[in-house]
Amino acid sequence: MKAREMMKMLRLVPLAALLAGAGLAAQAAEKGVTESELKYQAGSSPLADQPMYQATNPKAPPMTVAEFDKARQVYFQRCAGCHGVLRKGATGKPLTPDITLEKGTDYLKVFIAYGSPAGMPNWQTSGELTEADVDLMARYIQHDPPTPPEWSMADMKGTWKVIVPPDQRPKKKMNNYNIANIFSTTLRDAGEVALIDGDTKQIINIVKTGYAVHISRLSASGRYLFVIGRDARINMIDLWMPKPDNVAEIRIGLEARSVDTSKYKGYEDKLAIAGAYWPPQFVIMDGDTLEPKKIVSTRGMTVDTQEFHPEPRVASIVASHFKPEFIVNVKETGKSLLVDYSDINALKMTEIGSARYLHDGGWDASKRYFMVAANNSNKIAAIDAKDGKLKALVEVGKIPHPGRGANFVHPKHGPVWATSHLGDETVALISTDPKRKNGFTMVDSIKAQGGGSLFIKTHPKSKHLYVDTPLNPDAGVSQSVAVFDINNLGKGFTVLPIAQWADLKDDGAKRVVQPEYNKAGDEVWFAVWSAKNKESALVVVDDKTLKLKAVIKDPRLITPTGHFNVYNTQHDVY
Ligand code: DHE
Repeated sequence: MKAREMMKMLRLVPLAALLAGAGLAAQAAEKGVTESELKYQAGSSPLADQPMYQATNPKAPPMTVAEFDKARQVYFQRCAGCHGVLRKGATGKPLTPDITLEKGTDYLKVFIAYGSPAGMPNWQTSGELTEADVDLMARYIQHDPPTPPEWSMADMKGTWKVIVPPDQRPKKKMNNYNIANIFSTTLRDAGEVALIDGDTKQIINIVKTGYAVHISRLSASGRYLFVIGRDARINMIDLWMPKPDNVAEIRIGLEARSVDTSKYKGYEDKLAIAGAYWPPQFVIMDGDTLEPKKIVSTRGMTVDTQEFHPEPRVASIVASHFKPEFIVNVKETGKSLLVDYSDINALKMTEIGSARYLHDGGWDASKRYFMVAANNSNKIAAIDAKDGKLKALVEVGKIPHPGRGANFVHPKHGPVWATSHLGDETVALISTDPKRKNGFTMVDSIKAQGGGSLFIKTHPKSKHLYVDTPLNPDAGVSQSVAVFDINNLGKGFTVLPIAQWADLKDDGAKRVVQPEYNKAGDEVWFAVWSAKNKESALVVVDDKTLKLKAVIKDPRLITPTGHFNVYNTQHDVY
C-alpha cells in the first residue's frame, strides 16, 4: 500500500477510535450520525443464503472456496444494504474491483476495522467482526462481486400457492370482528403478523408470513390483507374467514420491501403489485390469487449522471386514486414510475425523475400528490398523480424518513404534509396547497426530541402530531415519543414515556416505534420493540388526554415493529 495514501486515510479515521478502539456509539457521535442510523441500512439480507458462483479475479489476493463463501455471507448480512448487492454503491461507497484493487488489502482493512467519518461503521473496534474477518472481507471485496440468481416467472410460479381458492372462500364476512379496526402488527424476527382486534385489544390470530416481515397493505375493499417479508414472500390474508388466515402466497424475488393493490374505480381488488430489492424488478399479480402476470425490470439509467445502474431496488409502491396506475419508486435511479395497469399486455409507463435514493412516502390529504423521500438528497419529491408530473422537489432536513407522513391543517399555512428525519431532530412541514404562493415549499421546520426518527403520524380527527425517535442513541429519547399540538406548534412538545408505561420485565432496547391511530382516530398505538429474547409490548394512548389507555402483552408478541390499522391503511388516512 502506498504510504502517502495510508497516511491520508488514517487522518480520516477518528483518533479516539484508533487509540481506544472506540465503540460504535462513540464513533457515530463523532460522525454526527446516530449509532442506529449507521446500522439501520445495514440490516441482514436474505441473499446471504443464496447460491452464487465464486468469481475469481487473478489480480486479487487468493481466497479458498470456503473463505469466499464465508465472506459472501458476511457481506450480505452486514454490507449489502449500504454498498449494494453488486457493490455499485448506494448509501455506502461503490466497492467494485476497479476501485478496491487499487486501494489494496492493508488500506481496506483499516477502513473496515475503524470505519470512516462518512458513515462506515467500525466493524472491528466495535467487536462485531474479528481481525481475521476483517482480513477476509478486505480480500473478498477485491474479487468480482458474485451475482445472485435472477427470479423468473417460472420461479415465481414454483412458489405460488393458492391455499384457499376464491370459490371456496366465504361469500360474506364469517366473523363478528369489526374488521375496519383490526391492526396487523409486524412480528419482525418471528416472521409473523399478529392480527389484533382494535376494539377488545385481543389477539385474533398469529399468521405465519415471510422472513423479517416488513409491511402490511389492504385491498381496496378492505377484505384482503397483503403482507410482504424481506425474503419477498407475500401472504394474502382473508379477513372474512371465521379466523382470518392465509389464502394465497408467493415469492416474487429474493429480497423485497413493498406491496400494494389496485385502488382505482373499477379495478378494486383486481390486481396486486410488489417490488423487489433483488432482482431489481416489480411484478403485477392477480388480486384474488396472487397469480403473477407481468414482471418489469427496473434496471436502467440514474436520474442525475445518467449512468446505467444494474440493481435499482424498488422502494415504496402506492396505488393512484386518480388513474388506473401504480406509482413505483425506484431507489438507485431516483425515478418514480407511473405504471398504467389498464392493459398489462401493452403496459404504459411514465417515468418521473427526481432525486436519489427514493425510499418511503405517503399521499397529501387530497391524495393527488405522492410525497416521497429522496433520503440521500435530503429532499421530498412531490409526484402529481393527476397530471403525471413532478410537482416539486423540496429541500428538507437530513435524511427524511416519513413512513407515510402526516397531513394536517396548519393554522397559518393551511394544508401541510410533514416528515421527520433520521439524521436530525427537525420535522419539516410542506404546504400541499397548490393555490398558495408558498405551495410545495417547506413552510416551517420545528424541532422534536432528536434524530433517529422513523415515523410521524396524525389523524383528521386529532389535534396531535406524534413523532417517534426509535433510532436515537439516547434511551430516554428512543423509548418515548414527542407529541405536538398542531394548533400551537410553537409551544413545543410533550414527551410520553411509552416504554416506561409498558412496564416490561426485561431490560431490552424498548424502542418506541410507529404511531398508528385506530379507525375512530381517538387512540394511538405504539410498538415497544425489544430483541426477540426479550419482552416487547404494544402501548395504546388516549389521544384526547394523552394518558395511557392499554398495554397489550403476550409472549407471542415477538419484536413488534410496524402496525397497520385496516381502515386507515385501506383509505390512506394519515
Ligand atoms: Fe422499512 C416501510 C425499506 C429498515 C419498519 N421500509 C419501508 C419501505 C421501504 C423500506 C422501501 C416503504 C414500503 C412501501 O411504502 O411500499 N426498511 C427498508 C430498508 O431497506 C431498511 C432501511 C433496512 C432493511 O434491511 O430492511 C428498513 N424498516 C426498517 C427497520 O429497521 C424497521 C424500523 C423495523 C423492521 O420491521 O424492519 C422498519 N419500514 C418499516 C415500517 C414501514 C416501512 C413499519 C411501513 C411504514 C408505513 O407507515 O407505511
